[in-house]
Amino acid sequence: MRTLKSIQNYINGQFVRGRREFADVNPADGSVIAEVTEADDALVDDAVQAARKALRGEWGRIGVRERAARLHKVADAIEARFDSFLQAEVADTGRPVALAAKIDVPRAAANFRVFADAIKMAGIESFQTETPDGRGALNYAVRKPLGVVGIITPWNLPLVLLTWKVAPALSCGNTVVVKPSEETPATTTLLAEAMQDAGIPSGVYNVVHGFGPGSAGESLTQHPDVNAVTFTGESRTGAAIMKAVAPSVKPVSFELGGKNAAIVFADCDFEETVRGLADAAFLNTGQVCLCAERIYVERTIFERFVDALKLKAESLRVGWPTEQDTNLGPLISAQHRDKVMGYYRLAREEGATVVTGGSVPEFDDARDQGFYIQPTIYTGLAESARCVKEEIFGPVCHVAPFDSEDEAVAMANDTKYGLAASVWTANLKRGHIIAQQLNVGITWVNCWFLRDLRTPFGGVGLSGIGREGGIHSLNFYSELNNICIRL
Ligand code: NAD
Ligand code: 6OH
Repeated sequence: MRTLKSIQNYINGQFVRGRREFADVNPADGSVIAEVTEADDALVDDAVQAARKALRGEWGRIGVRERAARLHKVADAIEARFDSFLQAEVADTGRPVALAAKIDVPRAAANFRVFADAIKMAGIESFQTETPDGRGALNYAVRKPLGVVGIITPWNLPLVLLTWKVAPALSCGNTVVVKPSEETPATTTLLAEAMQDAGIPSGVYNVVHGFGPGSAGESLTQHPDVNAVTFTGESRTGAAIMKAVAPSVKPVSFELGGKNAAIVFADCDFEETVRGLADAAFLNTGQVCLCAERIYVERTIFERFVDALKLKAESLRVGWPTEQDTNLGPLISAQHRDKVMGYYRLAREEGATVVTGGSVPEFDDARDQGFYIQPTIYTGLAESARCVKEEIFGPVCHVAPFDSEDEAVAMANDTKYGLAASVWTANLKRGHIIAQQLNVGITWVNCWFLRDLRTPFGGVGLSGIGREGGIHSLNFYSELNNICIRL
């Protein structure tokens, strides 16, 4: 009999078993790959207390240079364990191995390097203040850690989004308790081993496993000794977390859902745009918060564009995540596939024309027990249709024509979300003008998901609160104390 791998909590430098276990499932074939041990309230409390204690230990005493050096060592340790991270991420999420090797593991290391360097370069604000008596004053601010930061992450890019928050939080001198998604616990736990290799003191990085409501997620966000909560996930989970933190008035940073638009002008580089938007619609089986689920195309090229995107969608290889030439893996879970299939049915009821896809592929092998779904393109929906308004989070987009710039901008902005958008045109002046009119946190012109980690990242409306990235992350993860000296 094969013994299942066990994924444990990581508290105060020790791997700790909880009382209950739940299954970690491989979405490619539905097999159980590990048993995960759930943290109850007492274990979450142990993790928070370990993190509090670590603030006063070696971590609290070492200076910025040494902290940054150790974060570079975390990046080294991730690179040294590249294959373990890669295999764990692919098994947990079902994302294609080539994608994870290109994006996820390198980006995890990059997150540590960028914030290690950023904290060394971060200056301190100061002002010479004039006073009526002529003596003046000097104001300057010092950066201090917030304390214990609670980090709650989703399943869609587990390692990228984890390290995107852990790295800046640690660079600012905080300690953290992380609750990864119950669907994807493996790489968060592996990161504990990288932390040990890098000499990060016990209690600085803690991991508690479990679910949201009534489990480790809620327990962590409600804990009175957690000083701030940073969360990536669904908008309505953000609302629940906001309620949980309200009584103790904790700072929050929320990176939430999206219903992102792309605007394609007739003068675009056609091939580059089709390639770019096939990625924007289907990458990671559409499970990227930045994916374009609404594509608006200038009417003169609408049919040509739809035909070309259809060809591209139909050429994508839906296959085993572990095979190098796979383009699309499965969705994350049976439950998520039910949700996406619900929208595929709803689109038909709402009057959509199915350009391609719309159902579940058949393989006649173990993948039929996995959670695959076809890449899908719709046209013909009213702008008020639920499938045009609600985040589906699958490999699906709706393509609609437009006649004028104003109409395109109005349709793109007609949403409660506001995470990202893209504009495709050879006319860069128009690109700038349109981009500035879009009510989103991030607009790409002639590209998508091209990331510079120093830039502000976050959303408007239901898409989030605050910005992370570069100095914005450092400002969220630190408490500024302004000091005014009478001269
Ligand atoms: P989710 O909100 O269901 O879960 C995210 C995390 O929150 C999980 O760890 C979950 O266990 C936890 N959680 C759930 N309820 C909780 C509660 N009441 N209290 C505390 N914790 C709780 O999100 P998901 O399904 O894992 O991820 C997909 C969603 O994330 C999509 O909406 C996507 O757009 C969004 N997302 C946004 C960004 C961004 O940067 N804006 C990035 C990635 C994903
Ligand atoms: C959402 O699924 C993707 C978010 C990406 C980032 O936060 C990032 O930093 O690239």
